[in-house]
Amino acid sequence: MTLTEDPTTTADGPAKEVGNARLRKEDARLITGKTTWTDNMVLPGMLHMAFLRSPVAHATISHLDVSAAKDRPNVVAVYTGQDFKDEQGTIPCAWPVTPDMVNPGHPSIAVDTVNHVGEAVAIVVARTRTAAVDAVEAIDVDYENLPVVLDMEEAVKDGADLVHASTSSNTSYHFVFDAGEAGTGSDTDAAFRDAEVTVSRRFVQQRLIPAFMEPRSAVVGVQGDNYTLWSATQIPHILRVMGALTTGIPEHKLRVVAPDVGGGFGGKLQVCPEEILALLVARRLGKPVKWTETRSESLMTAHHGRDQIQYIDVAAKKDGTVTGLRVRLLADMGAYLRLITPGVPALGAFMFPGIYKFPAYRFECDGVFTNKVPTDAYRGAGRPEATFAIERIMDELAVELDMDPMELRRKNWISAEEFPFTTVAGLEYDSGDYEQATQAALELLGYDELRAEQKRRRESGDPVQLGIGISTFTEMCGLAPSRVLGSLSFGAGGWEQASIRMLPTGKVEVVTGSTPHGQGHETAWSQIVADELGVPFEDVEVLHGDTAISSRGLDTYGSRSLVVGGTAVVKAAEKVVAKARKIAAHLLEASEDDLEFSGGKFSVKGTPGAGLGIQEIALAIFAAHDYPEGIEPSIDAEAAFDPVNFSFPHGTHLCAMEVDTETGFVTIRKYASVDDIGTIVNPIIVEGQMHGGLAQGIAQALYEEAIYDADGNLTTGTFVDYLLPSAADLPTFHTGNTVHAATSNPLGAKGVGEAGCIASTPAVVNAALDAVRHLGVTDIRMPLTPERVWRAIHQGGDGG
Ligand code: MCN
Repeated sequence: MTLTEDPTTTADGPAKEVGNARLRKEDARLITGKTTWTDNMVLPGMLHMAFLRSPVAHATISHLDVSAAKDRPNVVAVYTGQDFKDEQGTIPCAWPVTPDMVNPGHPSIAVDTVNHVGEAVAIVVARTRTAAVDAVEAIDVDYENLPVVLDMEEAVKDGADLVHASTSSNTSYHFVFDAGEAGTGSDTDAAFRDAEVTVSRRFVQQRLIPAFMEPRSAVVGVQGDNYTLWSATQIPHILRVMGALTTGIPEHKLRVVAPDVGGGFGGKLQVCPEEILALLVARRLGKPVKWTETRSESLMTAHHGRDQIQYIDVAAKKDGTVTGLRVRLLADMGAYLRLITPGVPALGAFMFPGIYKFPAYRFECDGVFTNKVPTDAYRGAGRPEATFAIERIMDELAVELDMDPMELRRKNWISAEEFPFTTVAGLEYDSGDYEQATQAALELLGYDELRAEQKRRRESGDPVQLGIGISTFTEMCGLAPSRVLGSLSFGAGGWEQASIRMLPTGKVEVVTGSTPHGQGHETAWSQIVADELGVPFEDVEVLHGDTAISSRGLDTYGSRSLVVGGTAVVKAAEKVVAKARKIAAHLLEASEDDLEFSGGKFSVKGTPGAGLGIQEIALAIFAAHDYPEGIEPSIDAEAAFDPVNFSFPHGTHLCAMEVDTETGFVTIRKYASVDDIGTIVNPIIVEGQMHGGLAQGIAQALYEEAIYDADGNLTTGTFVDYLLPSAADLPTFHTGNTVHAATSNPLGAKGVGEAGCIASTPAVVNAALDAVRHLGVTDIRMPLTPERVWRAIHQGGDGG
């Protein structure tokens, strides 16, 4: 890839910025630390909070004495759940997936019962952080243990011990999507009754930890009855609304600022108990407070992701035509429902059919309470789980039918001529070409040579076997559209807001409701505006993440920012040009209809040399001596955009993997992927997003798992035990793109932020199985540790 500091100039003028591999303008400050992270904030008189957290998974608090802690040096106050009983509200859950969903409420701090290890039990507020941490140890607390519920399959049985005494079972909700009933497909039971072949599997989506680089941190400033919450959050706008509703601080008295944020991956798409408590403590004391978590606190108490048991059945004809799909999920909610906990598996419901033309489909999901930290969004949220299950079972069906796995997919996928295509789950896929992406990926991998090598190794009985794994995927992202999200009971819309301020000197401020936390929006949005307004890239500044600057927004998650937020920027720019056109017509003494706008300049048709630049118009308005009667002296504009559809990136991911059958050690030999994300705004950002996503998807397949022991203690509570891969553990990625424009936004773009993470996990697991299937292995549970792989080969089963 060619990196560019400046766009090249062509014979027709400056090259378009969209499509230009600009280096990210925000990186200099982000990677040299010349910026403000929340923990850098120091306010005069600021106090520090530290938490006493429960060491047991389920218990009543039988005794809690904080007096000794209060006497410790520099301690200002110590609070328990009882102190905030009447004002702490409940952590909001914005996605009640069924009308009868049971939500027992989620206190920010335990009042009399603890439901997971790490739950906050008391807060020490002190003049220094060390004083606060030290004083936590002086708190005297006794717990009376209750039965611990950890295993979902046990938790849903009649008579199971309960996580919440206030509920009649551990099931929060039972969500069903039945294509037959929805009118988007035929009768699933009939499809299975009449099937020539059926294949069934139980897959485990292990629990994962988002593991963002910057720990969570919150600082609250107090100015009279006005509060400012600085937080390392992905969602300052949503946090402001939810924070106001939860604490009772009026929304106009609460400003939320997300300074630069060091990653989130869904893990900061949350209204954290600690953020609410920081507001409550600051209000109680009338003083500024800060809380920054330690890494182990983060791993133990920031929400986790995935954790599903998937039962999936596929029905087919002997020639390989698929005829039905049935999915039943148990989804671990953990102890409480957080912002979108129940919605994550429900979102996945619509993606299990993948790119295939299933005529019948039924999905059921139970959200199950356990005594673990709550689950919620983690990169892909619902879609990696669905993609894993369908791409794994397509391979199993191919084995059952003795068919080539790619041929089976090809026979069943939607062909290029069939777009737009309404799936059995009711989604309208707008554009793509699965065959084209697949052909390109096969070439990129060197598929034929690797298959030949696989054959050689198999025939020679080489202890190191080779496998090739396939994942031909699509996903729904760009969350939006509001109408569809509304029908899924999602508590917020899917629109996004942008405004453009034309400053007198011709410089441009773009205010966006999107909230980047590593995605490079400042660069991409500047590229879009440079094209739309014809101004230099360097003249554009992008402002974000502060509700006092950008009062409306729905923030960043679900790979939505470009297709929704970027489009809002386009719409605002169109309005700026329309307003400027009126003023240009007046200043050029021409009719608006006779003007054309190109390269940032209005000129009378036929005389392109002369004219007036949009930046000059901004100055003319500032001077304001000569603008037309009845026209406001401003060309600033704002716009909101709510697309009619999701965006549907797709791609083919191929993984070649070596498996040492004697040690169980696996090595990715080569990874190739070709993705279609429509129009690419910035190729280097896109490549970075793909690499990051691939790393996380591969990590699920091979390395990461949050493990609780039988008492509900997190045994992977440090990065020594929770195995995050580094660059050294990952192969070179061979990536490519095909381009089929999305039809749901004028940029023609589809989201990219999660694609790599969604697609890669099944490609990796399918590759390992392909290497050792001839040894009788039919499944290996993730992550594919050497021990599991060895056991699956030598002892059978899925390696445990
Ligand atoms: N882009 C582009 N052309 C496209 C699509 C996207 O140039 N056709 C660019 C966009 O302009 C943007 C970036 O790629 O700069 C990602 O865009 P998009 O797909 O819209 O995703 P979002 O910006 O909404 O980011 C959210 C997404 C999600 S859901 C997770 S999780 C995730 C991810 O982004 N978390 C991240 N990428 C991350 N990257 C970093 N560094 N840190 C995280 O926490």
